[in-house]
Amino acid sequence: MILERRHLLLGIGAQALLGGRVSAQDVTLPFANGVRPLVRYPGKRPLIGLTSRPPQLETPFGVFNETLLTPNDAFFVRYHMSDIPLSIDMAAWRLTIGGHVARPLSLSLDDLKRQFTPTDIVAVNQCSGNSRGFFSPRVGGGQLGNGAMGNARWTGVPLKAVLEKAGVKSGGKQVTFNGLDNPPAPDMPDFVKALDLDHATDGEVMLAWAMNGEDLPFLNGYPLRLVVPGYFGTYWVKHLSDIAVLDAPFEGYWMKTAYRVPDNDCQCVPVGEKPAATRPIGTFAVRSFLTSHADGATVSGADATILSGIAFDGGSGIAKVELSLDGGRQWVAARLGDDLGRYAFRPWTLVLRLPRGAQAVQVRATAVSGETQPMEPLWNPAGYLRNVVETVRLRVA
Ligand SMILES: Nc1nc2c(c(=O)[nH]1)N[C@H]1C(S)=C(S)[C@@H](COP(=O)(O)O)O[C@H]1N2
Ligand SMILES: [Mo]
Repeated sequence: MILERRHLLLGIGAQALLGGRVSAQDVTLPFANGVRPLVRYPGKRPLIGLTSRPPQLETPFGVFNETLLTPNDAFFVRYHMSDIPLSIDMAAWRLTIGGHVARPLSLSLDDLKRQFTPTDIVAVNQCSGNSRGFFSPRVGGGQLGNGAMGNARWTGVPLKAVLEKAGVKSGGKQVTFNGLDNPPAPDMPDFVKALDLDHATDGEVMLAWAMNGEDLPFLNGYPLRLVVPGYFGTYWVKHLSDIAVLDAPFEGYWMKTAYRVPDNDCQCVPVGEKPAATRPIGTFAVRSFLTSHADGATVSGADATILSGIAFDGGSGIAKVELSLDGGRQWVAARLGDDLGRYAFRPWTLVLRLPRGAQAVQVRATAVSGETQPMEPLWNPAGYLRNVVETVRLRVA
């Protein structure tokens, strides 16, 4: 009995709010003021610490070269509110579905697992501000390197099935999602996100309780989170507890004011300018990374070098990945590897005999949609959507 109780009360404990355990090591991200502590939280290996209240952790980039699925203990962590849950009593926890529905529901985790048919999907979760630290000129917000992303297999049930059971009434427009974290002061807006009803019921948006075959790590949203394939992490509400159907667009701060992008094709503005109009951020821009070699690495010019990495986009899938050694004049196609689905990291490899000397290797992905990466970075005042062609400098000896 005692054991059972311990299993029901899962949490990270107060230590997490005290900043985790700071190890002696630092990490230096490659931009000004890029020194970060490596910190250790329950369920996590040492990760790059951005803030401690709330905990915000970035994945060390080398992890992306180890496995295609980002391990749970290395997956990044992002929160807005310092008042995050520290333990969750699963005997009491319920997911409620209310608002503009015929039959409001209150479901335990077992109800969710038993009353609906589980499904899974491999999908990238990426913070809108991933790579913000590279913006030039710099912009406000978390100064992140490239580690606020991860690729995982998510298991849960389609939100569509749960909303069908609740019976959305005619006139439903949007669906809101709230989790167990709260603002530190009552006059601050709670973190609530919304999706259009059509999107919420597309059959892909998921209520997920497992990540890579295990319960969600506490800091990644235990016991249940929203998974919105192809869309930025801001919509992937963690510690999900309340879903409501609205018959009008949601007007909350985290939709109406925050997480908005310039309302134009490039979602960008000239450096330093303000957008004339904005819209809520949506799907990922196509990106690719070389993961096999760190910037500044030395390789042998006597042998062929195996260059490899990952690419992903907002869900059309990756059509090709190409590399250039001459600043983008000529491109060589890489070989694409395992296809875990159009929302997943797509691995790529290219074996090249590199000319001796200093080489700048550039990598560019093109999505099935035709979208590709710009050679020069696009800019927006919030520092979202970075997807410039990345450059890794190698010394070929
Ligand atoms: N409850 C809750 N869910 C949340 C957030 C939050 O602050 N509170 N942040 C969102 C943002 S902006 C991101 S990028 C993702 C990050 O997911 P992760 O922490 O599991 O990596 O969580 C999203 N879900
Ligand atoms: Mo985010």
